[in-house]
Amino acid sequence: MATKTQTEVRKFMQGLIKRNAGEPEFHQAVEEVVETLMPHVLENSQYREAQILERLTEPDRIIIFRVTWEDDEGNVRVNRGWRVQFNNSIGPYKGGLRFHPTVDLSVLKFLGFEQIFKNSLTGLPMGGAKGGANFNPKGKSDREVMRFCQAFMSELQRHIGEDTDVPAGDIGVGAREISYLFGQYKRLSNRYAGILTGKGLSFGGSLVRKEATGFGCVYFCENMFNRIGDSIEGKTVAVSGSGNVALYAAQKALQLGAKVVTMSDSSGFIHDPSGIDRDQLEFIKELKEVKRGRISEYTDTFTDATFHANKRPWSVPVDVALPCATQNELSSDDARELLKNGVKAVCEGANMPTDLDGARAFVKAGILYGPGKAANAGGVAVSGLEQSQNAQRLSWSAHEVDARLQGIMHDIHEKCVWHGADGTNVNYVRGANLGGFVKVAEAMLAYGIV
Ligand code: NDP
Ligand code: 2IT
Repeated sequence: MATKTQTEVRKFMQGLIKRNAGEPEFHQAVEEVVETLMPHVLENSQYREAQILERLTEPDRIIIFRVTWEDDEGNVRVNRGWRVQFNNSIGPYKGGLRFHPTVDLSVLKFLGFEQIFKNSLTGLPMGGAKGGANFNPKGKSDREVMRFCQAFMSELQRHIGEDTDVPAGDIGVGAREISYLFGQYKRLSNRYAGILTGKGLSFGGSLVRKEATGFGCVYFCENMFNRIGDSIEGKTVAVSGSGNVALYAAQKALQLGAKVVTMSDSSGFIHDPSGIDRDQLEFIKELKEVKRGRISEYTDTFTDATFHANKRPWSVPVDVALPCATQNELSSDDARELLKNGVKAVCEGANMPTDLDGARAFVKAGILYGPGKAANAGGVAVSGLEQSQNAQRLSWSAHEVDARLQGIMHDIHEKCVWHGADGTNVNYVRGANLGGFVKVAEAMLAYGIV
């Protein structure tokens, strides 16, 4: 027989799916949160009376706009842009921009929803938002990307501001795109303000922002290991992705003495059984960040490694998996395979990389499973520190920012342990959801009916 909690979750999800038809990623993100929060909400009548879950799953507003630009051949091109301003109860809206052909409202609502909890967990005053466009930067010239970014910001500029909404990067939006976006904002507004994070170091960016998500993910993983008297040192690690998050997760894992044996992109993964060393990681950085090449090219130079086209790295036996590419890149079958091969920790650099059944399998198996909203919060945390530096008109040293990042990841881990303790184990999914929820819910209650 279904418990009261299960019945309430089912009823809630039926309503949500009806109100948000055709948005599977959003449904998935909400279901994971609601199934862990429901017991707490049922125990606390003030949350139910104030309809906190209903309000928390309805964005404050969604801005949708046309982006018209001209390609190098003089053709007129049209894309769609969005900004989902989800919840600003505990601070100005904050969250990245994604440029990728798969971007749609469902993806951005899932990301904006996750961002509410993640930003709350950092302890910094940041609300949740996400935005982007169904634009594919791949294969475009720098000038085309520049014209697209300028057209995108021409509309977005009306809706953002240092005390309103502060976007940043995500998939397809890195240093190049943030620079073009910031330049256009400055031109249109005649203001020099910290309205974006992830900026270049010469114009208000923070040291360690580029590295922050990947470094933070590995710090979180190390915190999980330390709690059980272990460490990532000496562990074999599979990393997926080879973008911003993956590169710096791999770098920190190497620095802490782990052996990274895989990296990937959307075409497949490379397996280097002897471990990717520092020089080889520099080769991949140059390949991906400068030449914008494909990960398969690694095996042209390092011939002991193999490339596996259209496959993900989860069949390789490893102690630690760091999914750092995209949502739903680790299925329940992949989860079972990792568990069968003895994986000890899965720590998510990406947002929602593990599907719902996969995540449930990790929790049930009692391995160290750090969900994205806790494990990848280091990126937005250092974005928050960039905002503080901009407001002070000061720049902190790399040492200072990294020390603060380590402190924040440690505190997030403590919050997860506090809210997620489960006998001698920790359910980090419940810990992250509850730990992020409480602060936002209390603020919403305090504001009354808004
Ligand atoms: P990048 O654009 O720098 O890199 C993305 C990487 O993931 C690339 O290797 C890309 O391969 C791969 N990838 C993208 N889409 C797919 C797909 N559909 N299937 C397989 N591989 C894919 O993005 P980031 O590193 O910034 O972001 C990666 C993840 O981390 C995302 O989930 C993002 O939301 C999350 N994140 C990012 C933060 C940040 O600060 N940047 C902060 C917190 C989370 P290819 O080049 O072939 O497309
Ligand atoms: O998913 C994320 O947390 C990000 N893409 C970073 C957001 C930010 O504002 O730095």
